[in-house]
Amino acid sequence: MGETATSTGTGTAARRSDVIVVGAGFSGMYMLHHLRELGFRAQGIEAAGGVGGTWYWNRYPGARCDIESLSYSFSFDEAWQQEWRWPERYSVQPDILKYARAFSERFDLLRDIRFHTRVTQALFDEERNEWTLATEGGARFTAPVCVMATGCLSVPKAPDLAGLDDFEGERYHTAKWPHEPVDFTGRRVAIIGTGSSAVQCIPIIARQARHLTVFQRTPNFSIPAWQAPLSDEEDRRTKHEYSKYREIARNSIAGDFAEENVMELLPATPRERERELEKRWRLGGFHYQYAFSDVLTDPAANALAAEFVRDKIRARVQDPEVAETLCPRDHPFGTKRLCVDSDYYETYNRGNVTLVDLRRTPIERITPQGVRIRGAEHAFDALVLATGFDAMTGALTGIEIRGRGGVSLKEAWAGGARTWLGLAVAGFPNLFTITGPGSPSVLANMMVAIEQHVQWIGACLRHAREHRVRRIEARVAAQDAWVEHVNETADRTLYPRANSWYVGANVPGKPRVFLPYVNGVRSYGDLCRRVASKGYEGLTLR
Ligand code: FAD
Ligand code: N01
Repeated sequence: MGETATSTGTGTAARRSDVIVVGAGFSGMYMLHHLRELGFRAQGIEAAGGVGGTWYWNRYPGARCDIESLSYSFSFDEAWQQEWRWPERYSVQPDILKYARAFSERFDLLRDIRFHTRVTQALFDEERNEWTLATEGGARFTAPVCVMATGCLSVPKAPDLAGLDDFEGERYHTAKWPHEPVDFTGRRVAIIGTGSSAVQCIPIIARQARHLTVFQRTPNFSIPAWQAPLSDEEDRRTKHEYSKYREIARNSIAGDFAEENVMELLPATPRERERELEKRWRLGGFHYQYAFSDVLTDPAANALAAEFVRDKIRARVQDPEVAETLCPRDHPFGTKRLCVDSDYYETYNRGNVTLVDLRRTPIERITPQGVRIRGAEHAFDALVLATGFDAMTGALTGIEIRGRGGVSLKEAWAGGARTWLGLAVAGFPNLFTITGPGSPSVLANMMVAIEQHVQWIGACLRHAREHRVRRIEARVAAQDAWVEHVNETADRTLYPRANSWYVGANVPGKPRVFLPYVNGVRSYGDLCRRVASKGYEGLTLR
């Protein structure tokens, strides 16, 4: 009782509850709230000093969502979705964090969350059918059920560059940004990376810094957001039929309101193609990705959609050489997470911005003063690492999770993550993962994915309580079949062709496995409902 945002977990007596929820981002917060609604005593544990997860940690300048806020928000409470007013089409991090805090206050969540408390170990006791979690500070928590709401993008990854720790200037990672504003005015700034985080912060840092040098290894495709304030008219129009829009999102592939075209690009005439691609580009962001249904499955269709974007890059960047360096060619369009930008390419027209192509001139090492390339040192006052995450598995394998027979999750996943529906893992009873590998998660609007998982887990636990089930575990055969299905569906698309974090390619030594489920939230949701209606087929309930 009485936990606050600044409380710290210490002491040795294990705290007991019905369910432990690790993580207090949107997944953990909603799980906690939903469990309470169902009458479970739930305990939240969070490493951060407050709620919000992604939006607590990623405070870099320009951080904002790439799914429109009216869609990237909770839908389960009609009064709450009607009341909340988003100021912009794509909200900035401070506004999303404000929403997360308001959510925690509205549903009185803080009293049941231990903040500043990192879980390091989770052990399953087979005799008692319960999990005991240990934390960095020495606290222990026990419950029959544990839900890992630890996030898909919550373990920042530093680049494997020699001398990184020698740098004597200021060093930042976009995903561990300081809480105080960082002022780059008058400074020489270097940024490594050109993924979504970099694409968002580069234009803003460039406006402040004396000089900004961007170190690019792989260019990404980026579509303008056409960011704008959210007008009263649009807010009213959407909210008037909010449940209809939410239903559209749940019945889509990507969990969004954006219209997904069923028409294929290749059979279309050149005029039809051009018209639709242009229209979608003008709508911005992910609207473009959904322009035609074959773009992510047919290499020829993809090539045309990709070339259209490259032409836009050429039109947006004045220096033809710089424009070509910014044009992605090493992966099909959309097979790495699409970036959604505000003035990203135009930033390279500024006199104080330099683009360095690391494919041509790799970084030899980081030095105390800056970066050494081809024997020459380039001095910087500040170094920004926008180098991404150990995605989807990093937060889970970062905890010593031991299930039946003392087997660790890390060992079980040595050849790549294996889950049943991204919700449970064979050998790890009474453990659930929200948006785990093998679920649509990061390929969808995460809020839709999160709500669906939380509600499914809640229903499963209620079923277990009603039927006096003490142990819930994914069957090996069901898990094997699911993993095969996830791989086989991914192989029907172009996604596996990219060296992306979707396949773990950004983490040296990580097994190359396609992590999310590509078939979309509608078919996945149907499947989860079918499983539940058949008495949780695929799980052993004892
Ligand atoms: P998180 O928000 O990552 O929360 C997980 C929490 O678990 C964290 O607070 C972490 O501290 C905690 N935790 C992890 N391990 C431990 C441990 N061992 N002990 C204690 N606590 C632990 N998705 C979209 O759909 N649309 C977007 O526009 C979008 N924009 C994004 C922008 C950025 C910059 C990033 C990085 C991601 C974005 N995402 C977006 C994905 C985003 O991660 C999800 O939308 C969503 O916020 C995830 O919520 P979550 O609660 O599942 O995970
Ligand atoms: O990380 P990334 P991110 N030397 O992995 C480069 C979500 N998100 O934080 O591609 C040089 O995409 C790396 O290069 P390469 C979204 O889901 C959303 O930007 O490996 N460069 C790449 O350019 C997103 O996909 C938003 O060759 C190195 C970059 O660092 C996910 O989070 C905003 C390097 C990493 O890009 C991750 O995005 C932000 C090295 N040693 C994040 N190591 C929205 O817009 C890595 N790189 C909502």
